[in-house]
Amino acid sequence: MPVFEMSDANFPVDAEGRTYHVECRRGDIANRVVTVGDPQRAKLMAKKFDKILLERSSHRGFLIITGIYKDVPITVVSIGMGLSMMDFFVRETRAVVDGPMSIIRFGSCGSICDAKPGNIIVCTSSYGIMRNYDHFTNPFKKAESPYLITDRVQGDPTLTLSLSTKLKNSMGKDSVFEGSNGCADSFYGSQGRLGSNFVDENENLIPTLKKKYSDAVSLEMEAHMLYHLAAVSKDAQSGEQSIKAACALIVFADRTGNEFITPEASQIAVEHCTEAIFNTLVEENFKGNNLHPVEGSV
Ligand code: R1P
Ligand code: URA
Repeated sequence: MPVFEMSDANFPVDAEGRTYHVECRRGDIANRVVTVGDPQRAKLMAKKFDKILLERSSHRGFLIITGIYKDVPITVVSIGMGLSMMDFFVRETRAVVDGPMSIIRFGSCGSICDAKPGNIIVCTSSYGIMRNYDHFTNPFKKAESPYLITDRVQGDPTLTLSLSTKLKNSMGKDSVFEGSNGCADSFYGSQGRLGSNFVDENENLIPTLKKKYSDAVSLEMEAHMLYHLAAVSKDAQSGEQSIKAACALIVFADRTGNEFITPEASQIAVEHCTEAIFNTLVEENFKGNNLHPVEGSV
């Protein structure tokens, strides 16, 4: 028996029009969205709202908080970790929002450049890093590379520039770095972390990334899916791209110096960045304030 009564196997929704995993329906999600991994980060950001319109946790671990900031509706969604969660989030929120969307990911990352824990990295582009599963288990595919590295996808240039400028104003120029982000299908093997329990063949992975992309700065697990889906998004009527995306990451792990951020420094970084991120979205000049909170959802 399904946990929830759903209709439409192609794109399941419940009787109230809520999507299967994120549990959002028309009116819940603003056109301006911030997505984070950690629900605590979402709650901390939401403290900057002048008013909260909606707070809802889904049975699959998504948390939606929609609020008003400077008279503009903004939604913060925490999605957990990984490419599939980003895919659920982008597709299910896109399905219930009318008009264009601007989405900023505010995540954490490992630094493979000079950025230190607590610094911010703005991802001008992102590429995917995927374990080449067959290489490890099919003797006939041993000659293939153990990791597949995709082409880069750009973030929206205008949104990215606006975000980066505001973050530099708030954090100081020297604390904000820019470059290409590697978005991996694992925190461990596909980010070049070494261990003895599995065959990973990843000792040369980080140098390989830096050789392929001279501006490689960070490693995380969702930005490439966001940039990819934004690039292939289309308005049903006009066929034009319907999502703009940008991404800022707090450095949690310094992969060169082997240092990890403290909880206090992480909280300070969130507090310093939130208004810059919200202000970036407020300045998006589409007429996309189509939030009509549904009776009972607020
Ligand atoms: C791994 O610890 C998680 O942290 C990063 C990675 O992308 C992955 O989701 O981002 P968030 O802090 O947004 O979750
Ligand atoms: N998130 C990641 O995916 N990797 C890191 O090293 C730190 C945060």
